[in-house]
Amino acid sequence: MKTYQTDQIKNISLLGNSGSGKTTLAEAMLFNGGVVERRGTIDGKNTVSDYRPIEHENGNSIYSTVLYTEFQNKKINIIDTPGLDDFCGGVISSLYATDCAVMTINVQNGVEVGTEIHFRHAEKVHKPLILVVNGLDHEKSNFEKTLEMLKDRFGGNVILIQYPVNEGVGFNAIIDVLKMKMFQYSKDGGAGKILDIPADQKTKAEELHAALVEKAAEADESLMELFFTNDTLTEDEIRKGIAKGILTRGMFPVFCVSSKNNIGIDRLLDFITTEAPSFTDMPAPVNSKGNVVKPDISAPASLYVFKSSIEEHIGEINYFRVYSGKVTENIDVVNTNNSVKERLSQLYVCAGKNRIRVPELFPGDIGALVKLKNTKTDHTLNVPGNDWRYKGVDFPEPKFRVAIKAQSESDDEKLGEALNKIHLEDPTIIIEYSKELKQIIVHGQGEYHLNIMKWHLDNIYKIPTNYNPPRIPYRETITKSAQADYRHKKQSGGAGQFGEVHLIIEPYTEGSSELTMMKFGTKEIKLSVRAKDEIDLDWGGKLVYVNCIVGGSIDARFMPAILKGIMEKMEIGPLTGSYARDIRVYVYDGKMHPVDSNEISFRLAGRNAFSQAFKNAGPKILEPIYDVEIMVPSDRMGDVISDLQGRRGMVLGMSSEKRFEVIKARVPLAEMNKYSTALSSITGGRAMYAMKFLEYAQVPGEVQDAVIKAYHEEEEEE
Ligand SMILES: Nc1nc2c(ncn2[C@@H]2O[C@H](COP(=O)(O)OP(=O)(O)OP(=O)(O)O)[C@@H](O)[C@H]2O)c(=O)[nH]1
Ligand SMILES: [Mg+2]
Repeated sequence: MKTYQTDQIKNISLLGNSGSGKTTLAEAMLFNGGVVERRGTIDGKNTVSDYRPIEHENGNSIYSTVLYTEFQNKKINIIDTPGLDDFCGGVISSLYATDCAVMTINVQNGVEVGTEIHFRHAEKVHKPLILVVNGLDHEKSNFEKTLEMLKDRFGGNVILIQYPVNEGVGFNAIIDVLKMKMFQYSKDGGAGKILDIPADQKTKAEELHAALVEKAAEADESLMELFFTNDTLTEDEIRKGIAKGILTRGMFPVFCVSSKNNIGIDRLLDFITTEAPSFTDMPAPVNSKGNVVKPDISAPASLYVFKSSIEEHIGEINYFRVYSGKVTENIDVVNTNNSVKERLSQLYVCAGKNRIRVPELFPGDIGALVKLKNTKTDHTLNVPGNDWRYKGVDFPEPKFRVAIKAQSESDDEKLGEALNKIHLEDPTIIIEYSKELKQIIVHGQGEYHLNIMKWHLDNIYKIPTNYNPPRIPYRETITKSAQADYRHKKQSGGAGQFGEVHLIIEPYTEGSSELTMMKFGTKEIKLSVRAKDEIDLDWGGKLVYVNCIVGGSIDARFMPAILKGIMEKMEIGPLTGSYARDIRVYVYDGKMHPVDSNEISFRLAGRNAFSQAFKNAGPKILEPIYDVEIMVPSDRMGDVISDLQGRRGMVLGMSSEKRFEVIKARVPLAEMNKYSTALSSITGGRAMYAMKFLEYAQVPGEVQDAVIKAYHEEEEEE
């Protein structure tokens, strides 16, 4: 393969709703560039992009795929992404590796949920966007409606470059209002014949051309001046304006294609190679030292890994983009995330699972590496001496969780290894080995996401597993103060044990001051603080341990043992065995025995005194509360809110954003099980949501009773 210089490379992400034709478009792009000799189809299960078994089984893209094509002496790197929102990880990471998003819209349906979602992903990272209306050969093609929806949803920056002459079955011609020519295609598509615009289309074409010229002029002040002076712009000036408009997201140009019949693809590729932004047009990456890394070929090589995958017979593959320097085979680099030295022994460019060995790659280009020791998604590789990293991919928070268990215990180790590989390939699947819940929790983007993961475990890794509802990480605390004395005494045979502890516990809140005196009935206890230890608990919250011993009733050397005993109980709260938090303990009195007192005695005395006091201190269960933000179409808002109320949710606010309503609520995690599935069924898949841990809060009385009952039932079973 030819070596492409930075200015000969374009990088695009294919975005769009599931079924809008991204994979079919990618196939046509590869075919037009001569990268494949035959065009595969989704039904034929032979596209370059959807090559994995699960993709053949489902007829959908599941992972992002790195591809390339060559057109007019330029190389276009293409990342085909999955349209289903459960697999958004592939979309988000692809946008980090490309300079422009090309979004397909199924002309039968117009703007769909996935169109909106992907638009937002591109918007969030300020990526330029080209719109491709696809499927114009379909009998239900409705271009006008699609265009109206695009303008309505994405605003006045949507601008036609083309329109179809004869959409529907038999579709074969497009009017291009930039070139002011008609492109007409034979049955096999490919290279269109360039013809003059027929007389009956002239007026419409001229009107749209004028609109395009005006929009191009708007993109640049000097063009605007030329436009006012000359009343029009030359083709070169229009192109300059369009390129600038695209770059600043002031323009979302619209193209018309039938990917299935390979119509309009040649012109789209032509436009991408000339007008779409390239690596050097976009802001240069800033490294972790705050320095701009210029795409300079004489600078030391620096690359960023945006995707890792595991391929049959090969193992791990890392896909990267060159940020700076010339990357050549056999150079030594350092992974600056973990300081591991790596050798770039084999350099590839990829089209799906086909890899082509190349000797060198220039800044902006995308390549792949095999046989690295310890490198994965989000890592930076630098020539030794440069120790910076790049800002990582901002993957979304997980939304769906299940507890997973191998059906056979003998598979436990294998399952662990498989889950690590699954996470490597898809960082939006997060594996948590919860010591607290005694479960392996898998976090993902939705029920379908985790069902696909199970398919992999069953069919690829051959590990039968069960999914169970995950336990909730409850906490326990107290709501009032209580006092307890405990004497631990053992004097039968051998060395004796003796320790007596008197303590008071009270709820702790940040910033509250210590007690100086406590009254229990007629008893009045004076407290003078001698020492205090504020412990940040690993599971959140605090334990404040206050030494108020006077007159040496307990030796200072026994105080750590008492704390140890208390901590044992903090780890297994008395109500449900959950961690306890936010408690202040005052040890103010006790007794020792001159011979029998030792650490064990005080540990046990401390533990039991604390446990007794805890039970009398109005113990309460706390549950995790999540901040939930839901974007819902206005017509479904009422249903979504009443569903939230049924989940003990509290709506905190509502606001409108274009055609969506944004609901902010706080909802207990215990009520969010399978929420993504429920929300999808209420809204026909038209809503999006994100959730984030907010705080722990007391559960209502009836919920507390139910949780305690369930805990005891489970204890009995085990
Ligand atoms: N009639 C017609 N059908 C098309 C066209 N492009 C794609 N299709 C069909 O639409 C279906 C979906 O196409 P894909 O290419 O898999 O769509 P996708 O956007 O990659 O979908 P996901 O991978 O699920 O995101 C397939 O059956 C294609 O054959 C087209 O231009 N015309
Ligand atoms: Mg696809």
